[in-house]
Amino acid sequence: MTTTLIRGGTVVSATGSSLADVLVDGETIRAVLAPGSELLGVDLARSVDRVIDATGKYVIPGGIDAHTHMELPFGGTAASDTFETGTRAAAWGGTTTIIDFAVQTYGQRIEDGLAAWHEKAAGQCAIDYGFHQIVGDVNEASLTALRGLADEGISSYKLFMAYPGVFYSDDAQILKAMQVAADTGLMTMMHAENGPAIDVLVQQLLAQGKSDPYFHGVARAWQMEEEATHRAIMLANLTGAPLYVVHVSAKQAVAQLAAARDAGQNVFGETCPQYLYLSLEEQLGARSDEWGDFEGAKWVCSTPLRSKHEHHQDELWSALRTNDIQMVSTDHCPFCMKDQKELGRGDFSKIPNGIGSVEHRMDLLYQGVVDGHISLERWVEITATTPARMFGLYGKKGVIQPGADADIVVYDPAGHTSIGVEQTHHMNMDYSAWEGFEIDGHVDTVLSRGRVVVDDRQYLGRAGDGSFVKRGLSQYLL
Ligand code: DUC
Ligand code: ZN
Ligand code: ZN
Ligand code: ZN
Repeated sequence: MTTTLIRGGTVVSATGSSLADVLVDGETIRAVLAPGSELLGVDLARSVDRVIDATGKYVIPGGIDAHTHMELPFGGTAASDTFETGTRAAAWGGTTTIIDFAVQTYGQRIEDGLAAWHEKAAGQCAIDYGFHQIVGDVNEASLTALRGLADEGISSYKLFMAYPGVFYSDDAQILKAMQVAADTGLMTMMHAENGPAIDVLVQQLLAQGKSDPYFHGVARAWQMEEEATHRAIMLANLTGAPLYVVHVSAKQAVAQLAAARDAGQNVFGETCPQYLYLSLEEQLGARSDEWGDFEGAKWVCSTPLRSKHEHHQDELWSALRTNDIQMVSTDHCPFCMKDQKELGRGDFSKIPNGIGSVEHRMDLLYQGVVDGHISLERWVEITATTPARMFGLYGKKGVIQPGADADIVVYDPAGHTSIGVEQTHHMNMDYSAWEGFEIDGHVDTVLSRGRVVVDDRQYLGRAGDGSFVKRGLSQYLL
């Protein structure tokens, strides 16, 4: 078993930061020690196999991205990152655990959908991974399967109020699933957009010849998100089920969550880097020689980018500070422009929805520290610690403490990261949604269960290093 000492860094947790050395024994953190500690009178640095000098750097728990879609079938194609390429890109960016979504499609058994996801991921991943279960067909058999899900290490499931004909659940189905969740302790994750109403707007816009990517965001108006968020909150309230709303982008949806939390309801919200940094206007204005007006397809995702004139971004940063929003995941769902996004030329509704960000979440949120939006400790909390607590990984993941998995990132605040396809780009995409973003920090070294998988701009891991992690119930159950 390799022993490693990470020496001289500032260990950052959700609750504070201090100069400390971290001793790793095999796959596990053995001790967090005062700097320069000795063991039985011997300088620790001389008795370990490997020393990582973290002087002047932050030592943080590896990121947990609780919302990814590797290989997701969507819009007649599939998300372009495999578990192999997507988890490798995650590791490059300091994320050491993903929770991906196993999919039950309409007419399929949950057990079969889940088995298919295990097959896709097994032996492929660079880092540890877990699954949530998308329930695309709420029926009696699905409700029975839901009751057994936690025993499989899958303590959360997701419903869609959007996408009629694909993944959609109506209110009756949501109510029944939430009743099971209230009973079993499963966390209900909700894609909260009013799909049937959106689909009417989509058809009306297309009939008016409004087919450019920008109209995707027009059809998916904030009212569609606010209404669905409110409805989900009310159904959760009625059933007593805890609720986690994914990819919150509209400030009005934030207000719904905040009001419910103020009233004592057990509801949570996640946002994503794209909603903190990118706007509908930038999407509208995007043009390139290669893609012309269709350039905006690069940022077609659901929920959509919001108008900067409505100040959603400010409200989201503020909600991250006040804990009205608890964490940041990516909703990583990458598609190439060529042959994938391109399917929607002339009809925005046929553009596969999604943005690839799994590689950049830690950096983009660190920039939020540099820019004064959040504290250093809050950065760790919203990218690692809360995701671990929310989804039953805490103790093993999301914290640097004795007994935890040695998933550790050495982050250099004096470093720099230029994001772009010619530079830092390991996702399997032919463009970057983050082209030109400059980060005042750098992921230097990444340990995944004690193995150094990224160091000094080199990838040292292998497909299959990562294992499936069975998750416990959320720590946020009442
Ligand atoms: N939103 C996306 O952008 N992509 C996949 C599914 C979703 O809800
Ligand atoms: Zn979604
Ligand atoms: Zn998603
Ligand atoms: Zn560096």
